[in-house]
Amino acid sequence: MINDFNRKIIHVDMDAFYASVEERDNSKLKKYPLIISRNPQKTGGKGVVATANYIARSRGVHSAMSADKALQLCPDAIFIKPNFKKYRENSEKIHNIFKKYTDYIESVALDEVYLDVSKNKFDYDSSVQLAHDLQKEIWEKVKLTCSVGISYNKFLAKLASDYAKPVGNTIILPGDAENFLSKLSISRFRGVGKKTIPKMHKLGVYTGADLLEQSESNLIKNFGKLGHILYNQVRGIDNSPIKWNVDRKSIGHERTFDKFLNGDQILLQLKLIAQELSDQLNKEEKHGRTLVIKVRDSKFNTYTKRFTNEDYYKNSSDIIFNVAKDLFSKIPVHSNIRLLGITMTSLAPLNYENVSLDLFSFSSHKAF
Ligand code: TTP
Ligand code: MG
Repeated sequence: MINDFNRKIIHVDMDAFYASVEERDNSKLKKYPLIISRNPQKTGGKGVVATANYIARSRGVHSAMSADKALQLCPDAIFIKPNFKKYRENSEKIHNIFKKYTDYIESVALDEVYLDVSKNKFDYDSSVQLAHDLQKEIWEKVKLTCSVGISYNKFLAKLASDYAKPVGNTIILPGDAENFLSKLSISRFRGVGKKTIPKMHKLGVYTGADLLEQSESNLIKNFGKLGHILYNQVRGIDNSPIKWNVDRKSIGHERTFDKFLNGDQILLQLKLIAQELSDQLNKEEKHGRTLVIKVRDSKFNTYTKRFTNEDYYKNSSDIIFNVAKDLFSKIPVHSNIRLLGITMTSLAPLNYENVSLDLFSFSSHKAF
């Protein structure tokens, strides 16, 4: 595969996002370990950590850990319940700053985007300078810090933004990519998850350098399509584009029926539609906060009912079905139904999993 060195991609990732928003709004919190989660002492031990400030992290607390465990590690921590509305509003403000620089924006989480700045609205030649000015503007306008990674593809840009967190500005130049990747643990390669790691270890592959020694045919034999992708990734090749124009506003499914539905038939169909919708959301790697149902009766009266949740719904057909059933009960007709539909809106990309830091020396250049 040909490596495309012509693009300039920036990955921006806010530093300890939810925790930083809370610290900004109440500076007293900065002195303490801060954990964004409901307090397990008030929930009978339930809950997981959304994120934690750097003080709490230095004591071993991390995202997705049980709140109970976090309390054990940090008995003096302050727990704050996540305020998703506030984080979304901050995310929007930051996005408005990105839009001043380029329209080629792919958001992957509330606090994380890829920008293609090969061409940009201010005609910057240096993407390092652009990224620096962007960081400065976010700080000045929103009082939050972020880390940026700059390279010629998405995979490398993301690794770069993680490299010098917090407030990092790291570039991986074409000539440095292979050396950078050689030193990475195999778990840092995209697509290598819990199931693949032990298989890699069996082949003697622990690092990028080990991966580089594998033939493409051997990787394909063991990992199928992923093998082909990894063969390229470790050579710094990832030509996947910035998905800037695929931001659909909603995803929905509806069905019309020749024979009008009554009673349990309605619930059965809602269940099937909920399944289709959850499959589609998973396929497009999206989740949403607003669920809308549409119902048409035999007399062609059409009703819609919606509910917006504080947080994103989990992509589970059971959850979607239960909300849809609830909304259906609030609609005035319950018999002789000719059309049913369920739509999810207020969409956002599903979050990427967290990645761990690997430290090694690496030089950065201003010329890129
Ligand atoms: P991350 O960017 O993974 O984490 P972070 O911004 O808190 O810290 P870092 O400085 O390492 O980038 O995720 C962004 C936000 O998403 C985070 O503040 C909270 C939320 N989140 C969860 O709710 N659950 C999770 O498992 C993860 C990883 C993140
Ligand atoms: Mg972040």
